[in-house]
Amino acid sequence: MSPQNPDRIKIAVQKSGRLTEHSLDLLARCGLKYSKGRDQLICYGENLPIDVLLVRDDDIPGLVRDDVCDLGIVGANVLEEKRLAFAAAGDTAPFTIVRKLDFGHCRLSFAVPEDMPWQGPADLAGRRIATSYPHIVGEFLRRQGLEASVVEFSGAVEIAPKLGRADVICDLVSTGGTLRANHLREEDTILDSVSSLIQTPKTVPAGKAEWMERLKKRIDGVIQVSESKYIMLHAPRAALAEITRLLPGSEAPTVMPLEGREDKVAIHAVCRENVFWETLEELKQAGASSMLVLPVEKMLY
Ligand code: PRT
Ligand code: ZN
Repeated sequence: MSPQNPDRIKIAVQKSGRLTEHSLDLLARCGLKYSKGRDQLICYGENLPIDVLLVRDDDIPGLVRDDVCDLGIVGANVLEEKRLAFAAAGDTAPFTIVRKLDFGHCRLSFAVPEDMPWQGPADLAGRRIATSYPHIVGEFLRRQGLEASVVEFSGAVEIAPKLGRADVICDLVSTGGTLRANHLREEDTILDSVSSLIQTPKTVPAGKAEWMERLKKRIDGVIQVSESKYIMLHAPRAALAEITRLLPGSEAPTVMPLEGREDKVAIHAVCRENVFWETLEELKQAGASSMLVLPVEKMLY
């Protein structure tokens, strides 16, 4: 199939930033092999009818809305900001969020100078708020019935109070290290964000739609696998119910007899949650022995 074929899926991914490696790794784990175009803007899928467009994350919602791309991977923070911006311009269905992914976790929070008292969002009244998310902050203020001025910053929001440009900021936080380094204190969170897969709300040709569904199923499989472990152990028959109860997120484990041991069985189970040391210790207490925890490579239901 030629790369120019209109039946090929185009997926927009951040070109260079925090989401790039995770996004490309997700597509690779879905089985996509690709080669980079000479302009470094498009990766052509070699084994699947899927091409990857490498762009700034802020452009991804618009590319999906304008049908340049069928799918996109972008943070919920950017999606919400763009959704409000498009809605303000009269476009209420620019894209559909079809999956929440398991990377890019962060939160959009208000932060104030260390020495500023804070009772709650009502303290924002009459203040100047620096942010890169003017629509989200504006919507929050409207809902709270608060009047405040929003000062738009495209980056380095955390230095706005120091520059005397704002009293308070509203910015993304992950570890909180940047806020602390700038003598700011995190207060109320207004959005919890994670990377998401978006899709055009428009109808696409049947061949393309089928591949889009297949890709989404594979993404589900990849996410499940990263959270899953295969566990094998020996257990006294008498403790079977208790041990099954302790296995995290497992359904119907396989129970097998052990040669020459009437009192013991082998249990194999897929646990859809991480298996921590504490769980193994509890299982041991309940009588389990010879425990092995293995990674799961692929999963399809
Ligand atoms: O060039 P392009 O526009 O594509 O990239 P960008 O600079 O706009 O985005 P980038 O790569 O910084 O982030 C992409 C996405 O990653 C964001 O839209 C979020 O969805 C997600 N993400 C997750 C984060 C963070 N964590 C994060 N900590 N984005 C930004 N930050 C910044 C934050 O703005 C602040 O400056 O990191 C700093 C705070 O981090 P901590 O750990 O010190 O709290
Ligand atoms: Zn950006």
